[in-house]
Amino acid sequence: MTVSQKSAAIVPQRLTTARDGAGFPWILQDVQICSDLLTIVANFGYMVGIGAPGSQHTAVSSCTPGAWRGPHDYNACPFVRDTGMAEDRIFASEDAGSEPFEFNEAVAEVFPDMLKRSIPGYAASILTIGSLARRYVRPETHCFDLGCSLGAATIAMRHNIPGPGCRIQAIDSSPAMIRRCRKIIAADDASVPVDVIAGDVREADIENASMVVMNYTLQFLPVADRDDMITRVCEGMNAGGIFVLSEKIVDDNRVIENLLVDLHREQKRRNAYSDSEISRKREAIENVLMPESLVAHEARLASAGFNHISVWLRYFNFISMVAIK
Ligand code: GEK
Repeated sequence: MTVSQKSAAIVPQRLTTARDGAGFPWILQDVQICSDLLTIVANFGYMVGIGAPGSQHTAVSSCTPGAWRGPHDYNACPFVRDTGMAEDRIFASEDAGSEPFEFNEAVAEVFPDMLKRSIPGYAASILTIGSLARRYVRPETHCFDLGCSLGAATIAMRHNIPGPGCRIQAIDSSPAMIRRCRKIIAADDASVPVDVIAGDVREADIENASMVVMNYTLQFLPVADRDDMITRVCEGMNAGGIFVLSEKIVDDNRVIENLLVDLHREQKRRNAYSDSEISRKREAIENVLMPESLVAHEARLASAGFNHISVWLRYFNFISMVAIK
């Protein structure tokens, strides 16, 4: 049985409403049968915005209790396979992985699938960025999504900003990401204005900010540039504003580090990456993504001037932190 066969009849009308957020409650109701899906489903807001035709919804309603083993378990629940988004096969061929990883056309094309299958907790990070926007974004201020890729965090903020007069800057240095991001933002009909900017986050003009997000982006900057980057973020924020920093980290304890790397690898296998795909990607990304320890991140945030700093999410070696000025 394919998902779309089962529920094609229920879905079409819901699809259009989901794009303006009105479909959300309906999706959530259906998904209560399968509570682990909630974080993923929250992500549908932006997946639908991306323009994948409504099969996400059909898949949700076909996921039965017990078939789903956790938010990462994309195989047990068919919806990811049936979303219309391209599957990440970047490292499937034998000659892949010899060049350093780049955010090029091929990666941008399969990016939603890549993130979902590779970053534990990614959907929870997007969902919570929306919740934080609702609590922290103040009228007449700016929000920044630094390293926005396809704009998932931007859309999460955009649909939750409570006050008038706000503006979001979504910045990314990859032309392939920015091109797609512009289309996605144009297709999303929330009213907060968004400037999608092709550029380097190190040159972002951050000012009057009540919310700044770096969702798995700082890790791609040279380590030597990170202190300045975070100091500039803090300087550009208003008192009481919130910074969300999500990163892959390396654990200071070697034994724990090995365990977490191994658990992540197992999860990627469960998410249908082969051992060779996993190894090739690790090689390609080795000197491109440079993880630091949690202690290093905490120290940097504190010395930049943030007052309240905490990890709110950890899933293996992937963390998301909040820092309030
Ligand atoms: C999400 N935040 O979906 N300046 C601008 N962009 C950069 C730079 C830079 N110096 N370096 C890297 N990038 C997104 C996911 S992905 C995370 C972010 C990942 C951009 C790069 O082009 C890519 O789009 C993004 O940072 C990182 O919530 O792929 O693991």
